[in-house]
Amino acid sequence: MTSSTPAQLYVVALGSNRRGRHGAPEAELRAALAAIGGVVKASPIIATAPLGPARRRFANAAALVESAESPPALLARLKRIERDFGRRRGRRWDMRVIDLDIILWSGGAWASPGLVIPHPQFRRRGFVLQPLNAIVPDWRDPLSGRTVRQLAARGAI
Ligand code: PH2
Ligand code: MG
Ligand code: MG
Repeated sequence: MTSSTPAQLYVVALGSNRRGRHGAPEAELRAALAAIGGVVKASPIIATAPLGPARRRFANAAALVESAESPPALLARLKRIERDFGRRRGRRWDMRVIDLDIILWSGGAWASPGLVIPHPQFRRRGFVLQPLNAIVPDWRDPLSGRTVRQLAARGAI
């Protein structure tokens, strides 16, 4: 492409509850932030109790990422990073080295095969809302109209 593509801003949630080649879950999150690139702002990394059947605690964080990629292009790249970090297929709620989810983006609502933005579950998940509140408290959920700050204050998980 010769003309410059306007950059978009994406809010990406990160989670890990399994050691990988970079070390403990916290180290995997830091390595993932470096692999994603374009990170404008990153939240602190927090330890959270597992939601669902996983037994080990998670490290969770969120990042504001600048990218000229379309949502499906960014998703494909995040999935490649997940594979490269050693995530195994078909183990949806099991231990994972890294989980990278697109939660929000500057373009509003989006839906295409395999990708829905906002992430359908994010309003109810404290381990997503707390890191989001540290980086984009004033962003609005395009569906409910509530800010991240308002959603986080309702107390989820
Ligand atoms: N991710 C899940 C399931 N459960 N629990 C916590 N605390 N943090 C997560 O990132 C998480 C989870 C599936 O993506
Ligand atoms: Mg997830
Ligand atoms: Mg995921």
